[in-house]
Amino acid sequence: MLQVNRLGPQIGAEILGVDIRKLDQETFDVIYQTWLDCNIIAVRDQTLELEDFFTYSRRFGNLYAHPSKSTRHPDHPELTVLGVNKFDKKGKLDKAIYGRGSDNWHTDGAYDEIPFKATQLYALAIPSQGGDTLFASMYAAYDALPRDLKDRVGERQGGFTYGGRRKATALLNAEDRDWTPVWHPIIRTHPETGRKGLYFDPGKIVAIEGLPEDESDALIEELTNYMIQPDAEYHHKWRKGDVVIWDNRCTYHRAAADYPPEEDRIHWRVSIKPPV
Ligand SMILES: O=C(O)CCC(=O)C(=O)O
Ligand SMILES: [Fe+2]
Repeated sequence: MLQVNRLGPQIGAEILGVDIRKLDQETFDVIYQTWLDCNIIAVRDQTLELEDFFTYSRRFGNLYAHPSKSTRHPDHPELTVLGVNKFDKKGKLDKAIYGRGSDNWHTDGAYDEIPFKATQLYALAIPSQGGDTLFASMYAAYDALPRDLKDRVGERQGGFTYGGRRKATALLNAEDRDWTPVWHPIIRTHPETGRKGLYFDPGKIVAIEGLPEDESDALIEELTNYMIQPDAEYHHKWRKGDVVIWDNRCTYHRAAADYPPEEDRIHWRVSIKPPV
């Protein structure tokens, strides 16, 4: 029997008692609605082959090959494998792989014309300590903005690139490092829930529309301070067999990247775009 447990005060839930390889539509609808309501869900205790992970992930949308080619699965470009090849030939830790996603709170895929709807991970190996993924709500961030700040942002769009103002492109091949900003409203209405969120990513935003550079930078700074609100975080402690999906349209996340580097922390990962 499917069981849902809330894990955080505003976001985060776990789902127990299902095998995602064998889901009828009615059960999937419950999972999908729980995801819209809780923004991050962890389905526990799964044993999956690659095709099972793809088939389940496609129920949420279209799979999309991540721009980091070097971390794609060689036979399946739509699959990224996190945490492999952490050490170079001399045994030196590759910080870009070990610390992937830990530099700042972010949402995945804001650098694309059609940003990622969701990201889904399947945990294959989990370290003995640390290695959580941290999540926070964009809805709560929006709700916390003072009136005058909401008015100043209004319908302004942000320009986003993969590496943002710091040009952080270590995981990209040399030929893939040039990006033209794409523009998205910073106050963004979620297409399925109708709720407003602060669609923001300090590591990918390069400018806010209609402002001189210094004012744009100052506003980016100011908005960054509202991203993480009390009671609106959820820290996921991984278990092997977890299938976790987060909604990039209404949550931020970051990897803690604090686990013993000599231990394995390996996930299959897909980026999911609309439609669906
Ligand atoms: O490894 C993690 O905990 C999350 C990394 C990340 O930011 C991502 O996969 O998008
Ligand atoms: Fe990420």
